[in-house]
Amino acid sequence: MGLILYQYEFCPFCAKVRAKLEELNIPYEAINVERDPNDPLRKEMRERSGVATVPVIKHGDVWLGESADIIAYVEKHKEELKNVG
Ligand SMILES: N[C@@H](CCC(=O)N[C@@H](CS)C(=O)NCC(=O)O)C(=O)O
Repeated sequence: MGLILYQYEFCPFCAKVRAKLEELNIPYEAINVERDPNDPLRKEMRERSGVATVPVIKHGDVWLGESADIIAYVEKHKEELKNVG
């Protein structure tokens, strides 16, 4: 079960999350989302994660926003996140 990172390439909070994932050697798929808050994927992210900003991660049924919370989550689950087939 892989990690998906919803982001903007030039968002500094997203860059912080990418740097942490790379430091921990966690594979992930980065999806560059639309800037439009009415975009269907942006709406789904907002509803599932409870935050309106990027970055947001999806890991199975877990949706999480806020870069500090995401970093805490990947630190905590790093072994599981590294071992995706
Ligand atoms: N406190 C948030 C801040 C994230 C944030 O402000 N992200 C900006 C992009 S850098 C954003 O999504 N702004 C709203 C938007 O572009 O729709 C975090 O650390 O994740």
